[in-house]
Amino acid sequence: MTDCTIKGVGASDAIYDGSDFKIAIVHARWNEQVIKALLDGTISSLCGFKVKRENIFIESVPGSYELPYITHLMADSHKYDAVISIGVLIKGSTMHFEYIADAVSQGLMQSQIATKTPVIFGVLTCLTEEQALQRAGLTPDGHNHGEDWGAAAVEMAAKRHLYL
Ligand code: DLZ
Repeated sequence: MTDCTIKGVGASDAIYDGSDFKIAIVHARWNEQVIKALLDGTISSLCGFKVKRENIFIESVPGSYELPYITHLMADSHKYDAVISIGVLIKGSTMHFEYIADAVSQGLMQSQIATKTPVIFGVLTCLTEEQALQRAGLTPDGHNHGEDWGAAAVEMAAKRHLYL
């Protein structure tokens, strides 16, 4: 390894081709501006890996707490090669953030293990609005994490087919 990063995802181990994959995206509607940017980044990343636009299936839910339920139904249907679950949690002044973040992350992990369908954790858990904007590529120094989630979905879908 010559060029490697300290932080963030390293270089891919292969060139992945998503042209035969069906990918589901479930997104929450809370914090809509950030969600929209993340959704756009995810779709454009999937298309960059040759996933056909007609093979990207999008569903929405009110908030992040609802993500695990619909994600699980989609993953358990075995109609999709991967499911990407997108939400944006921004910490407020109560414990709400902690409870939802914990429930959602556990729910999504359980879902992929139980169904053997890869579930991509596209949930931002931000302490400030600024962090959310940065991670959606909406600030000059930002990076749209949706791009990483699209890449992760295609890689995990390919690896699922290798080992299942
Ligand atoms: C209630 C709530 C709050 C306070 N904050 C967020 C948030 O930052 N991001 C998010 O996706 N959803 C939030 N919600 C809504 C909950 O996720 C959920 O939709 C409601 O509690 C109804 O179950």
